[in-house]
Amino acid sequence: MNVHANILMSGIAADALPVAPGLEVATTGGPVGTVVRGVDLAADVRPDMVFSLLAIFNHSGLMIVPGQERLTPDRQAQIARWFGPSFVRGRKEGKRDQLPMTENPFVQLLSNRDQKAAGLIPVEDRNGAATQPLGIHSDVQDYDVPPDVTILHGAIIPPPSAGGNTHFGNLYMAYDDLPREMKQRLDGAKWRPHSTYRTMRGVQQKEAMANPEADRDSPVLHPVARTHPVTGRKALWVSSFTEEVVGDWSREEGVALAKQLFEHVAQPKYWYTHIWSPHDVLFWDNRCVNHRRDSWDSSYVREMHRAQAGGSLPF
Ligand SMILES: O=C(O)CCC(=O)C(=O)O
Ligand SMILES: [Fe+2]
Repeated sequence: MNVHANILMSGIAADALPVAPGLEVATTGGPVGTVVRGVDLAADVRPDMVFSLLAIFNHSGLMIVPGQERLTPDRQAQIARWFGPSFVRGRKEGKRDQLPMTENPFVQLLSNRDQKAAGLIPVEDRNGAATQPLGIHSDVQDYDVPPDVTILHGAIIPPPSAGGNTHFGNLYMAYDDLPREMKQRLDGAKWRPHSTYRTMRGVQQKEAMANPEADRDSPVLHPVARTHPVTGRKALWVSSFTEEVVGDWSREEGVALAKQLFEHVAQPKYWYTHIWSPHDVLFWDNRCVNHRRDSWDSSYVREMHRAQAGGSLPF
């Protein structure tokens, strides 16, 4: 028996998974994340390696693949579809939640560099808050079916002293730690996210800034305890998107409960901090981890390419 088995976030040992020859798998040592080496994502990846990457991803919350200098937005969009159909914002309410994209229509550009100067598609609704911190969230929780995976490629990364770290929180652990009475109270409970407008206002999207409808209630309801469809583990799936927990209680109580659960998932013991190196590619599982990003010194360019895919109704 291998007593040094790498235990992934779901609780499974890495060597219990089908790890293809050539791949090296190691956990981050923190509560979230597995580092995978030995694959060039820009190349034609062997089917047994793709199968391994999907298995590792599904058990890791966060899969980190360093050293992907050759990855283009077009190839990133292709890789995203290993996980299911491409996911893009902009389908809602007159396409008012569109965000800046790279030259590939399925790969978003998160950058504080002038997009015209960079030869990229200029977008009027430029994210003015680019260098500001992003609070604790799981992606696109304003939609009823969010993407399962977000793939972020660090194309241009400031020195670590300039900030811009991204942090990942383990929501299985957060759920498991709840007292039994709280788990019972939350059994079957739902939560209401901020509306899409309000979410877009949070990233200072121009159209949303000007629209008073941003404050309207969202019709979406999500499970508080979300069961991961591959691992069967329950995640305490609340974040800064969570406006109120809906149940057999008043709105005030639902808002207070949301705050209490948010404070629970925010505890540092659940978090891993990723300090980026250029061309790290991170795959995170929106079904079982939260993330947040630090601000960075705006005199440095930080440019990320972001693809999202998959999506199944949370249960
Ligand atoms: O800029 C980052 O590191 C992460 C931003 C983020 O929240 C995302 O891409 O979903
Ligand atoms: Fe995000």
